[in-house]
Amino acid sequence: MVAGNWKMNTTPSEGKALVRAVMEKVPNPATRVVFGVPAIQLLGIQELVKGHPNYAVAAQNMHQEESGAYTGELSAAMLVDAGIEYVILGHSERRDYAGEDDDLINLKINRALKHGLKPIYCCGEKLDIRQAGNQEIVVGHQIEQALSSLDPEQISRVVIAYEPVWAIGTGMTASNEQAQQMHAYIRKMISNQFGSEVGNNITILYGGSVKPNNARELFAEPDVDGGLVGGASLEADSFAAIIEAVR
Ligand code: G2H
Repeated sequence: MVAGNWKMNTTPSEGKALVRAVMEKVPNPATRVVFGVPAIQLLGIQELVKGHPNYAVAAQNMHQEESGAYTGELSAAMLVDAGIEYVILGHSERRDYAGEDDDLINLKINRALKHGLKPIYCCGEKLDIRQAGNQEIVVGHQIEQALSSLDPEQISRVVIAYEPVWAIGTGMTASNEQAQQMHAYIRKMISNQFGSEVGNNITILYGGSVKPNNARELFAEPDVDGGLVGGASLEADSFAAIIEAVR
């Protein structure tokens, strides 16, 4: 899978032009392609991909409650009714700027799953943690808190995105070995808790400065099932090249 995370970029007209251009360049992608778009564009972009077997849309966030007096928020039911298939949850920018933690993200994941949405759950360590060599402890703890209450059927509908925070938007990418090592560790954790069939089949994406010139090598690692792409998803040529880098 290749998922684009546009973050707070593109107006509705720019977003539509971008999706049209990507779909024109890669009409039949060999993998699932997801556009993670700003809330105001969800319906418009969903119209463009509707009926396509491999293109889908993700929201970038969602509220944990069913409905109610939460001004400015979107519910799982609203996303599903709009035809949206995925929701990105726990992105490091939501953790940093909106104070989200794994307990809250766990509530959001449960709510999303209850409505049939597929969460793209983001985890990853900060630079000081990596420098101290504690990345597996921290990422393991994040996954434990956010996902451990799920049952095997629920976890099989979750996509995990490993995004080392020090590689996000910085131009610094994890080396292929660093990505593979963490992905293998995550897969082992999921296998231990939910069984090897679930562990072998769960999709684990790498995110953090994925670009056309590093995508192919990263995606060739055995436990890297694709990417969550920020900056390089905002330009049709580079996003198309990354889509085509998936085996
Ligand atoms: C990580 C990634 C997409 P970028 O946030 O989620 O962004 O590719 O710009 O590092």
